[in-house]
Amino acid sequence: THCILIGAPIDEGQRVPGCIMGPPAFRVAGLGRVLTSLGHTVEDRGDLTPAAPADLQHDNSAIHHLPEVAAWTQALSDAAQDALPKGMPIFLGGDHSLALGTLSGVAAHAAAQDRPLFVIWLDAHSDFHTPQTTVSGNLHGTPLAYAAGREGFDPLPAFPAPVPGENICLFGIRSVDPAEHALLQGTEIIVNDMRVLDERGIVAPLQEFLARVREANGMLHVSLDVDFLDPAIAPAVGTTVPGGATFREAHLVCEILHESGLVTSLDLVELNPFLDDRGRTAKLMVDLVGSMMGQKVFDRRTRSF
Ligand code: DIR
Ligand code: MN
Ligand code: MN
Ligand code: MN
Repeated sequence: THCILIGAPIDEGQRVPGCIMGPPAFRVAGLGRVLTSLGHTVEDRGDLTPAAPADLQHDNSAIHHLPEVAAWTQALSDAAQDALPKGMPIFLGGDHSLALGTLSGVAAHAAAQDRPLFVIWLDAHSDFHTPQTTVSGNLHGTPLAYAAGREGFDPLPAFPAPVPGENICLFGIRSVDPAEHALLQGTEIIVNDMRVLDERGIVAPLQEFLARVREANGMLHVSLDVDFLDPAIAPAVGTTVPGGATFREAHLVCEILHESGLVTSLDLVELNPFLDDRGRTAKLMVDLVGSMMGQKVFDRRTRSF
């Protein structure tokens, strides 16, 4: 695979300073080296610089940094559409608001290719607020609702090709605000919250979703939020939630994603190196990308259920 690294040091989608250091931390932790060692080619395009923010307003006064986030959204959408014909873009965040842009670009590309887009959201949170419903005003809590075509995102541009609910899989969630819960009720989004994963394990729900991507010849965008992981193994994130994915579960998810051969783009988001413990979270995230890109102990497939 030709891997295209795109740095997006955006931290305006939330309020804890530090995500701006995410892209260099991924590089220092050896992301490029790991990918190369697995036989991939790596093109590091450096960090994006968004255009100057326009003067945008929103009637929800909780919202902050909307102009900055809008400028990032445009820059990331363009970068995604530029990279996708040449390889697999890997976006180094930056907070999760970057997915407003990556999903826009990936969706536009998929539509132009006449292929359906599927999205797997590895996160503690559902990120299904609209700018109308968010209480925190943190736009990193909104990208999935944008991609699903929910209303209320003006003055952001309309999402290019909204992703049908049944093509979206939430995986590992354990923190959903009331307004998000209400919005999700009206959708076909596949909600694999921690209750489901505790009861069924991770393999069957994941394989079910991947089988649908394969049948549809879909593109698959993976959005990996650091807080998907348990805080005990991944402390470097501003919004830790107890009860996250274990080391072994997270690697298994990534290995199964690799075996599927379906992943076409990837976000690595919410890494806050300022909160890390001697780089362990950055290194774990890089190891997980290794598993997602072919690292394994023995060449053996996971059995299907
Ligand atoms: C919460 C937290 N739902 C909010 N969201 C996220 O602020 O809207 N934290 N995404 O990482
Ligand atoms: Mn700012
Ligand atoms: Mn998130
Ligand atoms: Mn999260």
